[in-house]
Amino acid sequence: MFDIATIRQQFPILTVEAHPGVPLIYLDSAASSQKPTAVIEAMNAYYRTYNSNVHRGIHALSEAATDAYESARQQIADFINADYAETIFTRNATESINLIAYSWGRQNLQPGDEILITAMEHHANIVPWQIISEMTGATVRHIPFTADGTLDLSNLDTLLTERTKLFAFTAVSNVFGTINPVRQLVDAAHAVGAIAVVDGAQAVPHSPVDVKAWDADFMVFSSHKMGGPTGVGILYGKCALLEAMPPYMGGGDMIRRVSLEKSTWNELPYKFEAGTPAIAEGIGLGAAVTYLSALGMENVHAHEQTITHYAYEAMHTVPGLTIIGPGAAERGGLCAFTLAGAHPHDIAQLLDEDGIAVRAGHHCAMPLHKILGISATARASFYVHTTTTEIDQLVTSLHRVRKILRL
Ligand code: C6P
Repeated sequence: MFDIATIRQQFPILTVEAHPGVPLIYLDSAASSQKPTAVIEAMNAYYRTYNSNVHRGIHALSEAATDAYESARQQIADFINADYAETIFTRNATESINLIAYSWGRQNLQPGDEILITAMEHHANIVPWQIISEMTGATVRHIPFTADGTLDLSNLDTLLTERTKLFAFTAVSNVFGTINPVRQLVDAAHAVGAIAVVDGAQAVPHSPVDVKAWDADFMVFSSHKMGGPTGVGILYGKCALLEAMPPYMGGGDMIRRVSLEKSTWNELPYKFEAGTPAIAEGIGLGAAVTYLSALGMENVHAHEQTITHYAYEAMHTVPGLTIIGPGAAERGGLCAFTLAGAHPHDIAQLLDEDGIAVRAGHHCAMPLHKILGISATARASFYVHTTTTEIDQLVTSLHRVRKILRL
């Protein structure tokens, strides 16, 4: 049962006022989600009752911390149908992609090789590939998108060739909302001998994800977009690839033996986890995964589909408003839009006066906006606690924006 009233009670921040006397309507979950009590309490319990370093001390607190942290890893692995050793804690999706680029990329790329991305990627899935191509002499190419914000796969054969060594793409666009055909793209990469890197930052929080069903070689996501804390994210990688890769960073925890001359590496997943990790945050992400699993990811997805359909129709009643990207049925839980004659920053500021939090700007997808010929959009994004009443309030407020700006 998806009981929205109960769910809203599980997010303490939803009772906060955005301004004195103005309730908060949080429509910015794609940037960062709010946290349920279960996550806040799990982190609180760690600091209050068993705060200690992991993997090190032979004392009760350290063992409790290690147990909780490693149980969280197992829960997260189960959540995406990965194995424990393939589930690596990082700081966020961005760091996960950088890890692949620096570790796998430097070992495997050379002049003449190609990295394929898409024109709808977040900067986190563009810039690391550009940096690594500079270092290795590889070339970055991209798949364009069509007018409705879906990938233009008509020339895939000429873009994805035996020169392509790595194909990195987002499962869900953070601006268009487009849900990309992940398995089809992974299969296409494998058909030319390339590995597939899936950016799951906007997918894992919102629908069931099974890395084995996708057959992804790597998949990345961030905790803070799925009810978990900031400062922790995940890199999933197939064991054989991870085993063959050199460490990304050196230091404590990632070694088996160190001498002053040479060191050897710890087993997976620790080989890629140098230094004291974000312990409370890892435990918090475990709690977020438990919370979402109890709701049921199919239910989370269905709820967001309902809200997105509702928002797509309701927002279009505002004169001059254009939602970019595909139709409601083909998108995840967000709507980025323009309002003729209004700058997105002004829209966001005026909506904020009504307590409505949306994001405005390029959403770390400057190439996408440049291709559309616009510098920015405003974006409303939804999560498990979003209601149709909140969407109605957004639409009322957008009418007010038009009035104030005399559009
Ligand atoms: N997008 C948004 O408002 P980090 O910053 O590492 O947690 O996530 C990066 C990232 C990678 N891929 C996609 C598809 C994303 O949407 C994001 C984060 C946020 O759209 C913040 S810029």
